[in-house]
Amino acid sequence: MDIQVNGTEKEFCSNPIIKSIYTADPAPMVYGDTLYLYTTHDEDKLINDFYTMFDWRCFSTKDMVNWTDHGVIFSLNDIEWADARAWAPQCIERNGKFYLYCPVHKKDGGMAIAVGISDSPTGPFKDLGYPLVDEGDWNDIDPTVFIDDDGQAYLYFGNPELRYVLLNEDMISYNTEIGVGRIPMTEEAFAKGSHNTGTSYGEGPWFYKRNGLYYMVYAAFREGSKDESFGYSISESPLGPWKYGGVLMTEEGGVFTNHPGICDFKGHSLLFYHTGELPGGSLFHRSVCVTEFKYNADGSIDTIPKSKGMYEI
Ligand code: FUB
Repeated sequence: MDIQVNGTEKEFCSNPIIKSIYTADPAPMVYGDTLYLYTTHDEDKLINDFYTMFDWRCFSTKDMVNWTDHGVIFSLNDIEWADARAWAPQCIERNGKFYLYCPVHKKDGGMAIAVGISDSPTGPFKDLGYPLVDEGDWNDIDPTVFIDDDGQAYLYFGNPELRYVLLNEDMISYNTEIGVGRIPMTEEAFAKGSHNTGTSYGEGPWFYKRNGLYYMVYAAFREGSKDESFGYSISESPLGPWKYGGVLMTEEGGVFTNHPGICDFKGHSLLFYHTGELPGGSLFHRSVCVTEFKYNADGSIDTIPKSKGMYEI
């Protein structure tokens, strides 16, 4: 669709971005001049009326309007020790290799974090062969990964608690002397809320750094709300202390969950999220959307409204 923006004709891509299948849990990665978008995949046909998710997908774009579908890039079939719940992933590049961190349900019970490794951002990814993080409880979901300027890589994850490991340079092991670290779940860090810790932090953390400030954006349960919004917290160091920043997106997606993914691409700050707005959409049939936003001069972010889509950039 062509649209006039400031008198210039621009292509427009309407939300949801992917209209051929149901996708959720968006995780953007900018590599070179391309934005790669990793997503989960909600199957059309549900098993036991619950999230039915078997594989991870990748889509790419150079202009936010024209998207290439790279299909299935990693799946439960590639992970011998997992049997269900191909949940929210994130991908990162280090030393020419790509690492896709994925929560899965283990054959012997509980959730754990798998790592897929590839020479290409579009896979195929090969499983590490065993869980990277496996505490034997259900908290090990929704990994978010970031490499700081000093080379230290961090993997944060968790529902209902925000936990982390310090990844080694190989990106497939972590500092076991420190082990799994736990972020204090305080109201100062995450605001009073209605999730299990008494704070608003729910799940789906997204960790990054911008202009010297560390950001933790996450799916949140505000007081009295049963659906997920987005909240964010800020810190001057990678492991906190975190300070609650505010509501990033309200509970407007029309489904119980939401999941943030943030990046800067070609001079634009982008927030990816998911909603139930594709025809047939539901709690278990979600679709990935995107909107542009701006940071305030002090690094804070005002609440971001849902958008109709993106102009060509
Ligand atoms: O998509 C499955 C799970 O629902 C994700 O891991 C959570 O973040 C929520 O979106």
